[in-house]
Amino acid sequence: MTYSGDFDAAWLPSGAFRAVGSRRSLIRAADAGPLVETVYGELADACARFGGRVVRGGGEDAELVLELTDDDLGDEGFALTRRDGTTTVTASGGRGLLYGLFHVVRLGEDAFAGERAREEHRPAYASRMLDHWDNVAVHPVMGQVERGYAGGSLFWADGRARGDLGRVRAYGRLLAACGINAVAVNNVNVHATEARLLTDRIGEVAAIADVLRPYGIRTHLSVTFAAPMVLGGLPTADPLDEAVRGWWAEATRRVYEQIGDFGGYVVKADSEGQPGPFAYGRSHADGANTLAAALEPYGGTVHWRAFVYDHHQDWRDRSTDRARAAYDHFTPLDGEFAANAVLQVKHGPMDFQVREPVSPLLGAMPDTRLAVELQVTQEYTGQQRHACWLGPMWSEALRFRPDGEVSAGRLADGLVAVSNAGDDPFWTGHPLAQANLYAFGRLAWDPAADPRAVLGEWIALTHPGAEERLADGLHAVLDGSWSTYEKYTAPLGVGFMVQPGHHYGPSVDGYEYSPWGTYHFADRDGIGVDRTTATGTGYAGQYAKPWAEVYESPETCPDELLLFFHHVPYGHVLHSGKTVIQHIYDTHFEGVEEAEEARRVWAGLADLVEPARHARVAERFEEQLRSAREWRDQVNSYFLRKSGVPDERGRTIH
Ligand code: GCW
Repeated sequence: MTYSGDFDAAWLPSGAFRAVGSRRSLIRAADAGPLVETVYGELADACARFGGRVVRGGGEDAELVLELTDDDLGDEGFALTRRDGTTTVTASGGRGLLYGLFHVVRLGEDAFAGERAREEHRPAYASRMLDHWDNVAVHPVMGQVERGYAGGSLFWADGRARGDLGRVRAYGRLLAACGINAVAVNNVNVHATEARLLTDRIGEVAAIADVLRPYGIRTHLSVTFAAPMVLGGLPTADPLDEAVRGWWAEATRRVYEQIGDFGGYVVKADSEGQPGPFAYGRSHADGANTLAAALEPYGGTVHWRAFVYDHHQDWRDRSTDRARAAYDHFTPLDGEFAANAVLQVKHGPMDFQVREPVSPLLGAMPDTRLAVELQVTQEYTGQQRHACWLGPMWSEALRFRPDGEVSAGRLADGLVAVSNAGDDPFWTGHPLAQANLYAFGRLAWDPAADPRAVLGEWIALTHPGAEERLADGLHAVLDGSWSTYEKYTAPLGVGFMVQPGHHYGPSVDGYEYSPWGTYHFADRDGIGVDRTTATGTGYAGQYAKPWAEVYESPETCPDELLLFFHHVPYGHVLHSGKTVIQHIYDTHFEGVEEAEEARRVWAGLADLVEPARHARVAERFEEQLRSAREWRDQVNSYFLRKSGVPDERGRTIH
């Protein structure tokens, strides 16, 4: 099926299917299900465009064979071989066959050249999920999509599920092509209207699930912990109360009546004002397990978020440390969570800053299923007005090993990310932010993949047949863009310094005297948060060795995290040989220069990129530069005024 409409083809433009669409293909699958139908539809469509042919059954002299076999590749794995002029994809489940097809699409002509010994592909993470922070009713402060920078919601408009779900279907297709297999369709902050999706409005969720299913995507729902009260009229939501447990069991039974393969619930409890088990003196394991028990008979999962901290902190109190909160709350509960409860942990201990250490919780709950949560939506990384390619950041986090080894295994059981997509014609506001969505899926499948290679894949798929100069230009613009963003914003891991509320643009002291627990403690002598065990909040001690020791001392702490772990004088010399203050000045000037260079490179690609796309990115670069200069000047002026230390190079600081 072709999706024409007022939106971009992203990484599945027609041209990406040239190699498969111009071949003779054969599909062999004894009992065809909806996923096999999807595979057939994709091939039939590509063949109609490029002159190939696809048949089902057998007997043909095919160049591409896609076959369901009894190989033990799991539901999602596939094997690829090429021999005697035939490329063969085998899989033991429909999802595997679809992923195999998209793999062949990615390989393009290479899939049909030479010989290929059997390669087996299986996803590293069984659960590869996107959370949408979409509201059904437009929220007075957060709008339709909380922290959304890509227009309205793909799912919801005018207070209900969209009548035309064609675009959701196209979204599902894009997600399948990068390996994502689960989507939660509403915000974790569950307001009054959204609460009802669980009960009388479940039909709207079912309609969405119907269009995502053919792409192997299971639908999940964010629910409010207070549902038994707000929807069921019970006097309590105490998770150990029998009536409450019964209410969840019955509500869940009704959900499965409508959505047989429903994925489960996502819950933000006792966090930033959301209700939770603390009100009843119960633990988060009690809370999660009540929902898990309701889901268990149907194979559903509860994703329980670990983002629990005190957001009414007194800034005068130096002993409370928000970074400690998730570990302190949850490690005592290790082993108590049900087998179908997954604790969903933000990758860093604070909140999706441009630089954070990996959360120590990820190594500290061996008897609990954990999922790592990333933020594809660029709340703190330029809000899709700045080009900021996050592949390298995620790759670094996913390679982190709590015991010190750096390896390509898994950091947790599942991977979740907050989506950056909306109803914007380019899906993601900034067209180059599509690369982040693509990369999330690919890294969830294979966290050991080289992020630069993943970016290369995205470039090649998005711009089939383009000149080498375009790929070089896109790499030049994106490869180092995370580092560029880090340079002109908050330095050395200290974080925040953003404007309160919407979080866009600089405000060095914006959160300094606020209740949110996000401080930098800059004074005339120095800056940073002492999180050591010896003299600080003790956060560094939440890590196992060697990290606890590495982070404890400024001598061994990596430069980029220095101010996250230590309060140091401006004259402190980094491993780089620079003082902290000179590092701040230098990086802020460099960051702006790099953004200027990226804008220049992009301008030079005008002849190679479709005009509307080129113009959209060009316009975003103007804003990025304006904003980067603002960051540079505010941060540099602030620290010059605090420290009184002049820039060694005598540049203009206001
Ligand atoms: O990053 C913060 C955001 C909130 C968000 C919260 C969370 C959905 O500023 O908008 O709420 O995290 O992750 O729950």
